[in-house]
Amino acid sequence: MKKLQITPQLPKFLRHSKIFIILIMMICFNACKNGRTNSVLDAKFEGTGDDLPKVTQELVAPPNLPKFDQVAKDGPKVIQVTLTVMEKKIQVAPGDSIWAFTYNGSVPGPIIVAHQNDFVELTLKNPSTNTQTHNIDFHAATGEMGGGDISLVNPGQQVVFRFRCTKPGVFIYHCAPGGTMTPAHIVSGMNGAIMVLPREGLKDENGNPVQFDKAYYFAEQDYYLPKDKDGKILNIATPQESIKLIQESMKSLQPTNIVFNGSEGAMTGKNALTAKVGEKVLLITSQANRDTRIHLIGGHADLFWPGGKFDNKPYVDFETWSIPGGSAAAALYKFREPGTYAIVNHNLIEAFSYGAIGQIKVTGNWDSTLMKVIKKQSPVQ
Ligand SMILES: [Cu+2]
Repeated sequence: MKKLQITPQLPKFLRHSKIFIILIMMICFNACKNGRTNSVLDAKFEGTGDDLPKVTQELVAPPNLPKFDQVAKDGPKVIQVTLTVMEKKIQVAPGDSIWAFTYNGSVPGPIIVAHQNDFVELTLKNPSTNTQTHNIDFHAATGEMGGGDISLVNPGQQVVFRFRCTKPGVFIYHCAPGGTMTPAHIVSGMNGAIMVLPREGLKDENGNPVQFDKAYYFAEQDYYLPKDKDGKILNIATPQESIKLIQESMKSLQPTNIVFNGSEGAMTGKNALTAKVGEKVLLITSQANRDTRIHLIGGHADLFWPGGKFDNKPYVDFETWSIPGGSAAAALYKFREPGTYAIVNHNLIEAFSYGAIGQIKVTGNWDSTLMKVIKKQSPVQ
């Protein structure tokens, strides 16, 4: 009687055990190479950075980024940066001002750029001319309060601390002196971002290397400017008075102003971002306190890393990208048509009535394969 066969026969060439083992090894090697078998849970680290080369990064005000390499040229480094807290009165919209609490004078603070496994060594200065205790909580850092507790500085003090950039991606940082002072300092402007690039640079949706031609950083800032009993925004004399009143006004959860890069018009008109047709632009956006949704009118995110975390495969072709409060995101777009693009918070009331709008002016030749006027405006027939 014929025996019933319950296991399928291997093809002839696989019956040879050596070939079979080599094939299995090749599959495993490929899986390891693509990072699929190494869990983030297994990450291990050595050294505190003392023996690594040190480089100084000169920070610049947003929307610009400091000088950096997209692909790390050599091994991990200690990147030394300085942030000086400045309490200063700034205009956030015509007639509306705030005692802003800032890192290095800008809202948001400057973006720091590192590669995975670099250390960031921060000198945080709180000049004696300031009135408040400040610190910094880095979402990119691993350790108690993101460095918040060890970095508390009173006016007249400075502190130096170092953290390893274990995870690639864009992350926010912010002041966190404790209690309601934490959100009050954040909504007074004290937040920014760090970009930790994978050492081998970014990858597209197929896992192939992708480089960008330029990068911009902008943050959406919600302000809760204190008002008098008639609803008129107050002109406040001192930072102490400002922060006291903001701890009350922010409880409304109703911002008086929502702007990009600190003030209305910081990214429009003569301050618009620029690009050329054919350029790939990395747009890094953060919101330290409140959810937002970013849309490039007339364009897309060709590649979008949700939460800005570069070890995840990017999504493609996004029209509007979410940023949960307390995070940053990265989108890469190749401009294909010239013109003035608006980049908005696509709650368009927040864009057009509150100020969350910027512009990107793109130069180059029109591509009629993408859009074409067939008949100009004329009377209805
Ligand atoms: Cu602060």
